[in-house]
Amino acid sequence: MDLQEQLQALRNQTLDQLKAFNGNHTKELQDLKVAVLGKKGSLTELLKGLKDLSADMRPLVGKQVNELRDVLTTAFDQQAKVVEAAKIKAQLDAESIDVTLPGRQMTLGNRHVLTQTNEEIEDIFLGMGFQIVDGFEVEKDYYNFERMNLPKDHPARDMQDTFYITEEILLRTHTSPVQARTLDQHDFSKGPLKMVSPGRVFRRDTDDATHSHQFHQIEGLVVGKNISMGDLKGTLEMIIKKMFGEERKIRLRPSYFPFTEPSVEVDVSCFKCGGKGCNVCKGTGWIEILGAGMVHPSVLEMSGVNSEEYSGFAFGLGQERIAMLRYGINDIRGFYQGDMRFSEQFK
Ligand code: FA5
Repeated sequence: MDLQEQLQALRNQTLDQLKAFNGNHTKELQDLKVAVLGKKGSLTELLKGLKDLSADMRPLVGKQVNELRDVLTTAFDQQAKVVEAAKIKAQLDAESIDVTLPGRQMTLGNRHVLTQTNEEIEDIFLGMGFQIVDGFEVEKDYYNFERMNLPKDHPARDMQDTFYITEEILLRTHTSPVQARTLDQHDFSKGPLKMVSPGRVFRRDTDDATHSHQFHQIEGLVVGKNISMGDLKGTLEMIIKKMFGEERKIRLRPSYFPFTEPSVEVDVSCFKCGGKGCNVCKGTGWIEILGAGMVHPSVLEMSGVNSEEYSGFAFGLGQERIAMLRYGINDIRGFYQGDMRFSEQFK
């Protein structure tokens, strides 16, 4: 075979091989291109034969070699496009969406049990015409203690030690400072004050099954004309029966708070032992859920409210204790640990 015949043979063979290509064989196509047109490829190999040709044949065959290189380069480029298109089509086919497949299950979370409890209590009070007021978790000593009738160095401050930010600013120990802040704002010419204020409070308490160094309270305050201890008892009984059912027993124990006079502690019969005495109620059969009393005249006077004309009652509920009683939770620490197995039980 002379050189021209070899060129013709290479042309036919390569074009046949390219025609046979289908599918996504990018690598094989690239290999073939190198084998034919590469530096050590068949065409370069044939070029070496040019030197053996006569002087007048050399330019003619040289031109044919160049033409063949152009033809084959174009053919390879076209085939590369075909291969690429086939590859994209295969990918699209594989990724097509089957709309008949069942959807993926989404796991829905739920609100924290304390949020749920708080909302239920708020609903009950809203139904009784109370307004809901926000307070500050970081509070002034002045509102947390002094305005609650606990001047500096008052011994009752020991009942509620806390975390101080400065000497005058602290993490509030109870929601009671909201009493002073709302009393300051209220316009009694427009009617009595009836408010509840839920929120987080902090104490230097040792954590155990029923105590935490941070917990939640709901403050309640009613001030108007002729408000009596009977109103306090009636309101508390109604709340407790709505929250725990008619069968739950409550008891009022005389107590002491500097900001109420007289003061009471309200206990509910233990959810675990029903009143016989167990580890949850520390053998007493009762769990304390709130402190309450008639607003001390000094608290009213410090807000500029005439204590001869106006009287009122106040209470502070422990939200965790309420939730524990309602759902039979026997360790307060469960509320804060973020364990899904705990939270999921209150969907
Ligand atoms: C007070 O905090 C008073 N401010 C309540 C009050 C308001 C009395 C208005 C009179 C008028 P006491 O320290 O008892 O009171 O707390 C109230 C409730 O918070 C308790 O009954 C209890 O349910 C809850 N509580 C108290 N300490 C803790 C604690 N360490 N962990 C969880 N709950 C607590």
